[in-house]
Amino acid sequence: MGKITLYTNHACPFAHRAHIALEELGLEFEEVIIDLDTPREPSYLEINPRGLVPTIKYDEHIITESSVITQFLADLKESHLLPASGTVDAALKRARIAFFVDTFNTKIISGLYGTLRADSEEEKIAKGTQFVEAIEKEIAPLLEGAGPFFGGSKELTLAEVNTASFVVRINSFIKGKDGWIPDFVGERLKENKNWTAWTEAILAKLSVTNIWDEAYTEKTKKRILESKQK
Ligand SMILES: N[C@@H](CCC(=O)N[C@@H](CS)C(=O)NCC(=O)O)C(=O)O
Repeated sequence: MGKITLYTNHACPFAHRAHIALEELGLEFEEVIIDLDTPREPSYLEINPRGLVPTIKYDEHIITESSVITQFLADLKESHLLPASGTVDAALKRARIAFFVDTFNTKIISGLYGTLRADSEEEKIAKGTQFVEAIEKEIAPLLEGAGPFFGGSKELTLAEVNTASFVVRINSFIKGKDGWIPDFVGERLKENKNWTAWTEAILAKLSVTNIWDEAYTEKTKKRILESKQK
């Protein structure tokens, strides 16, 4: 195995994906924390011209974009995260995981930040309703048969690697009960058995929670407020 360097910031949910993958795969890595509160150093822009985290350096090779990184890591060695391709059964499992992550990326992450960014009470209710309905209609049915993880797996899969950092944040905002996510969202989600069982299993995993700090939720709130003033 080559030398892995992860350029990261622990408050970033996209970088958090890479941490979970590395932890689950038991891969050693060196960590470089990128300060997101100041302009990127030219040396980092040379590594990642977009200036975003995460980035992975594998020996001399640079890989950017969190879902490309997690796929690369899962492809590095055989593991519980993803069945190796080459059989119809594996191809189907990989397609199901990819569809789940795509659904989560397109419907849930945007719904979360749409709700957080909503200004008026009316908009909060409308966005919160869309968000909870997307989980109920698009995600929860795909979790039927989770065991407790995607597709009946007893261990995390690539589906959780790419979504767990957002589950942690959704949970934190809901627990806050301070109006950033309306209370009815948490109440409806609690009633949803598939969602509750899956999220509880995720939140119990050390590979998911070990870099998490509730203070990051306050940081996100601050960033959203600041971005609105611009
Ligand atoms: N599509 C990118 C998104 C990464 C991203 O947005 N990272 C944020 C932090 S969460 C970032 O680096 N922002 C730069 C900044 O805040 O200046 C990925 O999946 O890797």
